[in-house]
Amino acid sequence: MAKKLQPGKISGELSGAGLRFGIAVSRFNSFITDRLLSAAVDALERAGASSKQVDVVHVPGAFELPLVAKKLAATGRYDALIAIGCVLRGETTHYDYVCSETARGLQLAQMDSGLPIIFCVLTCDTLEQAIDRAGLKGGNKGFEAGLAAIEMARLSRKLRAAKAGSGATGKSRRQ
Ligand code: INI
Repeated sequence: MAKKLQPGKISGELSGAGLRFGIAVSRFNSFITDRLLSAAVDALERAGASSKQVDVVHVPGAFELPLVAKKLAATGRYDALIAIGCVLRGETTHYDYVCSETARGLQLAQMDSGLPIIFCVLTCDTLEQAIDRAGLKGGNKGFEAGLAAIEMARLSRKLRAAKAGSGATGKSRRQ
């Protein structure tokens, strides 16, 4: 029987056991994205997820992340996805288009599919800023993304179970 949600505090536990994750990672600026990927997988494994339950898909650049995330979500195999990229500002407006369309596309994929898609795309002015966030002064955003993926996966399962327990059908009701 579905567990009832306790009123008050509702959160997702940081336990990765039995969960499946998909990671889409861009090859562009791989010096940074490789480090983010390793830290994300490390976080998942430390929280109890099995490496066999983690699929990694490489894409050319951050701009390609949304489409692959959408396709991964459509497989129905995963509890959460992580999108990893690194966009560095250049001398033209290209940076702005890549950043905004990547963020917009990932949010659209998340909202359309209902699957948590963790945004682990660094958008930095300099390589130094990116290095700081990929394991140096600013910690590692990949590790944070791994933890966020677990929390959101657990929270989604909890809310799904509560919805099933409440008898909600998902169909809109006439007021
Ligand atoms: N892709 C990135 O992931 N990071 C960047 O910094 C970047 N810059 O600077 O151009 C970048 N461009 C490639 C883009 O994501 C696409 O792969 C390309 O435009 C093909 O669609």
